[in-house]
Amino acid sequence: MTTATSKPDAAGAVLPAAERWLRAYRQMARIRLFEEQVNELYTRALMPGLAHLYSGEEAVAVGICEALRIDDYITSTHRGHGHCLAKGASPDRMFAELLGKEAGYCRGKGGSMHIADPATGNLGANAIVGGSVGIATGAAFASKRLRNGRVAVCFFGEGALGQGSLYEVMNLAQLWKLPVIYVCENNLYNEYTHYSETTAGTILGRAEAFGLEAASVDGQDVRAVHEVATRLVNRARSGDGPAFLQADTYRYSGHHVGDINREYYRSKQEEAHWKNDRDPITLHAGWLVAEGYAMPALLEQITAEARAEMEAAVKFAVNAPYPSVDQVEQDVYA
Ligand SMILES: Cc1ncc(C[n+]2csc(CCOP(=O)(O)OP(=O)(O)O)c2C)c(N)n1
Repeated sequence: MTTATSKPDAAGAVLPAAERWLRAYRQMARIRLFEEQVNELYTRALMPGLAHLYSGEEAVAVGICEALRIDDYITSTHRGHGHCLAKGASPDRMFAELLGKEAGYCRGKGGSMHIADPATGNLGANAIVGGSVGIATGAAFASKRLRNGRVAVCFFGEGALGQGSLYEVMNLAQLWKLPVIYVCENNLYNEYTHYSETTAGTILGRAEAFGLEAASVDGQDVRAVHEVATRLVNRARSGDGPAFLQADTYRYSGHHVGDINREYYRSKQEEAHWKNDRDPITLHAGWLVAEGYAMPALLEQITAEARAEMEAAVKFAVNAPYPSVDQVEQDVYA
């Protein structure tokens, strides 16, 4: 049986391998099924605005967040639903936020790209590409000053490599040995442009230039992501400073839910290859069965439970009330 790095739960106890890897499967299934519901809400015109789906990238958020404590921080992006769920957010309140309802994480005033959940250490999604790099680094600075042992993980897409602020914060993080991990989710495209047209040199070379511990990982392999994340989190927590992780992955859908015709920037064959041969949930399911951790029926049951959970969460959000008109200016700062 394959051995793998242990994950301490919130109380510091180590989960047995079967429980840990089935939990990873469940978390990835929950994200995939959440996103299916988001697409459905969009196509049925029940959701105002757009959303950016995380389907295909689930192993990155889950592999990393499973290596974190509940009080560790994350910052997220415009493609943030997977990060939120993997860190422990409630789908009820997330769907409510997407539909502009009072029960949402921002009382229905933020929508998909602004969900934050301080109770699970989630300092927020961010509509500005690269917009959260300073927030994550600041959180890590606070952790270091307060000596509370919290680590901050900063998720961003490879499009954020063009933001100068990333290089300012990596410089400071390395000088001050801050407990922050920069996670570059390289899904190959920034909107409709292949990253090779926007990124000179290598991705890791940019972090290595500042002396950061830098690693890359197959972002479709949840166990590989978890293993490297555990190593980087442990070294950050013990005072060895920041790290940079490049996770190679793929988004199945368009840049946003309305991006339906994609053939002018990527082929159907390419999409089919990632979906059929590189799907993180299918790959992990195959491993669970081969290793004797689960029979297929158990995985089907977990998927059915996740589907029921997401359907109930949508129902909750659809039936939830909007904020009252007198709250229109409350909590609005810009
Ligand atoms: C500063 C800034 N510039 C441009 C945009 C418009 N925009 C939104 S998403 C996006 C591409 C982001 O690509 P990437 O960072 O690789 O993330 P992905 O969408 O692939 O997850 C762009 C250019 C923005 N939101 N913020």
